[in-house]
Amino acid sequence: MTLRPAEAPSNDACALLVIDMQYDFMPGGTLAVAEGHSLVPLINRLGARFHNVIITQDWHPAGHVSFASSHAERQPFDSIHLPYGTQTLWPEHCVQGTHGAQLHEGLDVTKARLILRKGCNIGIDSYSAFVEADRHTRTGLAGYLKERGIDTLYVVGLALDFCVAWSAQDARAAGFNTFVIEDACRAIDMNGSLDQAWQDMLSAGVQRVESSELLHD
Ligand code: VGL
Ligand code: ZN
Repeated sequence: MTLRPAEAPSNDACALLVIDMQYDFMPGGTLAVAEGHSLVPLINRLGARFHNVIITQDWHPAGHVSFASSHAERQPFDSIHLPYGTQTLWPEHCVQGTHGAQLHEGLDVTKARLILRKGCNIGIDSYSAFVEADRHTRTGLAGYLKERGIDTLYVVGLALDFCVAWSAQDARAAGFNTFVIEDACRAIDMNGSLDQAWQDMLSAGVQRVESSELLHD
């Protein structure tokens, strides 16, 4: 059954999926997304309404394959070819156990049923909360959601053009009704990545909504 957004938060079959609200993706972090921190109050308001909240955390080992510093003579934002395909190289970010990998302290995590860590395999990146960048290794999230009877996801967080977009498309591919709450996301937006991400998401059947559609009284 497909619900209108206003009916979703209190429905047990719907979940809010909060992507990577970590210090390294916020001003002052190593891979800062402009205004990333400003989403915290809005995401908390949304989270307060949903019965189901799931949070992801980018969680890389030191020396991760997605770090430019792991490759000789490579700079952040270069692309390289790996056995699984093209990989954008990033500054070191969200290294397991570091401050930059922590969720923003203002993010209300009390309701979260699951905090899913991804990108933990040293040789495989994972923008998606569902399937790693080799497009094969699964995180287990689809199984968790299905076992709990969840069929509809509202996706928010960072970064809209990478982890949010990949997670939303993989959610569709796994059969979930999928909405991205646009004003509860912020983008890196390099080389047209934001426009491309919306094209890809919309053609995959992801729906674009605004938080006001869910937060009316
Ligand atoms: C992300 C680049 C690298 C994200 C994670 O959360 O969007 N982007 N790792
Ligand atoms: Zn990462």
